[in-house]
Amino acid sequence: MMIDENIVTKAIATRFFHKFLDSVELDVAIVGAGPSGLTCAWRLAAQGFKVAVFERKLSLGGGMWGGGMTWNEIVVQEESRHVLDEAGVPVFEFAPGYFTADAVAASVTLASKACLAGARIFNCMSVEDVCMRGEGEDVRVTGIVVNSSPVEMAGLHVDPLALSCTYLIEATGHAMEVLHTLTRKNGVRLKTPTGEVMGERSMWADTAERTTPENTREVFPGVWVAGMAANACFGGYRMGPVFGGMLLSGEKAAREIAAKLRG
Ligand code: 48H
Repeated sequence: MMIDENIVTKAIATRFFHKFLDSVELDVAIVGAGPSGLTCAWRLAAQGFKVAVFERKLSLGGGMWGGGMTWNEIVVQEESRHVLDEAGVPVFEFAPGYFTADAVAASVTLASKACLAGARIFNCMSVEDVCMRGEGEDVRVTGIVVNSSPVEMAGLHVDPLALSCTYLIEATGHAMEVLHTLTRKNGVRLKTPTGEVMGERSMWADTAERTTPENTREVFPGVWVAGMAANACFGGYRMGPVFGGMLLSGEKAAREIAAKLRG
């Protein structure tokens, strides 16, 4: 068969823009394709919700690829290993209650589960702002503002585009970019004890693993926090290369948002 470059170009443009146009009105927009965002996307897409993940980088998996200090193994606990088991990632017991998995296998498999469940993945696309509606008690985030990551990296003055969503999930990890932008630009108060982003604390893995799922919740009308961002938002500790809390956080966000979407 002869390859016609024009058909290749038309195929890419047609398919991409079909995918993008079909994502302009989303049930859930997930910002960040780390372990919490991917788990959440997988769980929501598997239930038929219209969900898209926006990831600044080319690759999916966030901070999971490198395990601890680039030694590419991760640790999960008994309570969370079911997520990796269900995905098909081999896990090995190292000591009673401590399981390891290959960080690369975990990253690519969670990414695959999310994609194949039907989540739309927009890699190389950064979320730079949110859409707001209402005043006072009625104020709500109603969408995301996206730009091409290379545009962002080059510092080019190119205006973004906006997409709407019923719920936005901040799963951007330590940086917690969406909430910082939301509070800085709009002076709004969050549903945290201080009304503000409380910031991440130092390492205390046991406590951090417990609080990550606990802190996974709606922090502003229309905005949920998941993963490391949830802990950072509520002033939680960090946990190093223990990833169970990230998986459970993604699961919890998906479960509770699915219940809300079903009404
Ligand atoms: C688009 C963005 C934007 C943006 C960031 O950091 P992540 O892996 O997130 P989590 O919370 O699922 O997992 C955290 C885990 O990896 C970790 O860091 C742990 C356990 N640390 C413990 C410790 O002690 O250090 O992934 C977040 C993703 C990344 O891929 C970013 O590129 C992406 O979000 N991202 N994507 N628009 N504005 N900001």
